[in-house]
Amino acid sequence: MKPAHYVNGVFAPTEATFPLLSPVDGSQVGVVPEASRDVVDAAVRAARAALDGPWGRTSVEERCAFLRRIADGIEARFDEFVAAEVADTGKPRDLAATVDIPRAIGNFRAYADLSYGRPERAYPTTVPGWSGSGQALNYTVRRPLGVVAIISPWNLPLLLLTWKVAPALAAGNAVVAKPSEETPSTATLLAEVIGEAGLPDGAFNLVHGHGAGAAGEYLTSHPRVDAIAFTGASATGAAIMRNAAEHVTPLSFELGGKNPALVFADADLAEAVEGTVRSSFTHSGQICLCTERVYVQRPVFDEFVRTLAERARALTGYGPMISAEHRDKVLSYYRLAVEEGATVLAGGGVPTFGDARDSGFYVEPTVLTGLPQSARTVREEIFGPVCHVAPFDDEDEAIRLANDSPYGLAATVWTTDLSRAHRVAPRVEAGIVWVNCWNLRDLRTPFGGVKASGIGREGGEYSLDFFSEPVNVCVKI
Ligand code: NAD
Ligand code: 6OD
Repeated sequence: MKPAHYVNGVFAPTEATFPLLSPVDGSQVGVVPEASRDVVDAAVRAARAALDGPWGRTSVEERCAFLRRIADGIEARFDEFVAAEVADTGKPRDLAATVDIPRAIGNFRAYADLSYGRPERAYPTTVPGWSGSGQALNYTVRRPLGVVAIISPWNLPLLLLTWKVAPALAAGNAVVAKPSEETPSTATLLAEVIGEAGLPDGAFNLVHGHGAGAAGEYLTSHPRVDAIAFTGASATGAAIMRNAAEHVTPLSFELGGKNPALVFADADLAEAVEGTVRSSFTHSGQICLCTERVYVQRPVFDEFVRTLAERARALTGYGPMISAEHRDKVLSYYRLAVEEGATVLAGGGVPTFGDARDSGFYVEPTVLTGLPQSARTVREEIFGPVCHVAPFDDEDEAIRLANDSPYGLAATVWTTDLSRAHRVAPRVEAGIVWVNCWNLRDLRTPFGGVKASGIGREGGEYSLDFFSEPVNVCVKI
């Protein structure tokens, strides 16, 4: 399977391409098409025509049936999807096979269930003194926004793409999607599956290419795009917002994080350490929800950092950074941490494997301590397998430290004191707070961040709300 644009139900040939590199050993494994402004324009026109054609006339039942067929289609080619995701990202096969691809299937099934079962509202109205019966029935229906641009990142490529495509289609929109230039493969497979599922031409279109000054920018500044759903870095979100401002295009943003974990002295320490190993090092820290700041109550601080560092040093089988550029960025933070005065308790460099991976983009899982809250290493998102651990004395200080960040995506609280959990969780400035767990997902719940971590919420009815417009109808009785 070669990455290709998919426009109006057809895989379109392209002249311009760029190389696709394996993060595992740096070798070139393919080429990716670079969409020109004309290709993006054709995709937007195809989407608009789909809304004026059979796709625009589908019922919610028909769209749910399409979503289920797409889920079945991914499931039928499960191993192919897993292999493509692993090839593009270098992530452990187990992660792709237990998280990325099952969640992509789950996204389509969840939105089929959610949109089919979604009630509309009615408001019986009485206006005393109004002529006639003085009564009316107000009811609210939702209609699709129109052509929706979906831009996704490289870390969970199919999971995050389908997290937006499924509700956008369920709500009746036509989609033009652009995956990350680093991870084009599962998106292309998805286009094949969508074609096989019989979706009307133009309802789903896929363009590949870079972001700034390229396909991403052409798409998000396109005057005929009615809404933009973006997942990626906060700085990219700001750039997209500037472009979208010209046409006042509605936005949903899932952006970066610098997520805190708060470990109280009453926590089950073994569970808190294992949980932090997962939350800091899963997918080598390349998940927006990963913990990069750990605050530990002073009586258990020494034991916590010692055990966490031991566990980090013992980790094997982890995947690489997505690119040489990203590896260099993460390593620059490892150096900066030392310049800022950090003590490196685990990692801090590049691992040696003695095989082809030595040409890949790996960095060591890293545990740091000793930095002030003002250090750049503690404030800026690194997006690698690294956390800084600092002590705190009491609940108020823990909350103050957690909230002292430009970001506010996710937080984790480790405590066995139920009252404390309920006291602390709502005071943390984050869109998602996990207590004694991490990344435990229910697709109906609101997902998103505050401050520089995003705008709006996705998940369940929140996504269906974003991807549709309420229209109120008032009928006099
Ligand atoms: P990125 O912002 O560099 O790229 C994301 C996507 O945006 C890519 O498809 C890219 O081509 C496109 N893009 C880049 N510049 C653009 C522009 N000017 N106009 C339009 N499109 C543009 O992010 P990334 O490096 O792929 O992903 C890592 C970042 O994403 C991290 O900051 C991470 O925290 C964040 N992220 C957030 C979430 C979340 O749910 N909050 C999920 C995953 C990743
Ligand atoms: O689990 C999800 O629905 C989700 N949006 C995860 C985002 C992870 C960020 O990298």
